[in-house]
Amino acid sequence: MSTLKESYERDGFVLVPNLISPNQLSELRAACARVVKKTRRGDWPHRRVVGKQFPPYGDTNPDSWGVQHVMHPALDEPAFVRWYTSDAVVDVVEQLLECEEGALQMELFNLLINPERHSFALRWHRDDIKETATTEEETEALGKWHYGVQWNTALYEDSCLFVVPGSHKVPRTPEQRALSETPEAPKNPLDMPGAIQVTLQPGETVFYNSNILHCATYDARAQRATLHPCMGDAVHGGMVRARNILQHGIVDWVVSDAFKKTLTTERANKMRERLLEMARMADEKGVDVGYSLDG
Ligand SMILES: O=C(O)CCC(=O)C(=O)O
Repeated sequence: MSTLKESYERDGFVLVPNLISPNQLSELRAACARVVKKTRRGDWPHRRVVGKQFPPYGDTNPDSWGVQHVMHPALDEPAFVRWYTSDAVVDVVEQLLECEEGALQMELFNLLINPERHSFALRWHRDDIKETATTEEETEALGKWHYGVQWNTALYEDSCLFVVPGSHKVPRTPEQRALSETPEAPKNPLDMPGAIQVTLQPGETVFYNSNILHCATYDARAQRATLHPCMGDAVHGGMVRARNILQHGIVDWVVSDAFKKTLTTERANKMRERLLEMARMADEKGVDVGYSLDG
């Protein structure tokens, strides 16, 4: 087992420096500045709005805390696919998922940004387990969540994310449950037993199990442009990740020829095909994808 994988298994997250070269950093910062501008101007409809924590995000607030679908062909920003499918990224994902390149499934690639006017926070949550889950349901769901990895790569210093190390393996204690069952975001995330704040320097990445207990706070005054993708293992994962990924409405544009044309490598094309295959299977089985969380 690699050292990265050991830390990731034990803690549910691991920090990795230098997944972005200096050239890529300026290229990605410029691409982010353009998509953030479009989003704030109202020219990009796929966004996370202040006041809404989980999908569907709707359009009720003009202020945004995230830009959805940065690889979408209509944004015309090839730097995102290039980086998402780069050797540096894929090498770490393969180590953490302990799988071969031939299993990698393209999933979400969103961008987390600071709202312009209203500071905002996300409540404590696990991405694909409802806060109302019983201890037994939580244990069962955590036991299945091995086939994908999510990560935050900061382009500017970022201290928004809080996690409870080790909580990707065990159900919440009664105290943790009480603090995560409320729909409100925490006043002080460090009140959660075991919580730590994750600070990333520009270019640094935290890979995490998205069912780790986590929350985040967004300060309107602190510039944030943090790449927020995930990737799966299609061979072993089967349908486990379908709801979590498909709830974001990704297939509508991934299936398009316009998107296919933006992919210049066999790796990227195969990853896309594996995502479409999962969507086809979900359709065939009549899976009601729904949404992972409410709020
Ligand atoms: O803002 C972050 O770093 C975390 C985002 C998050 O928890 C989520 O997308 O579910």
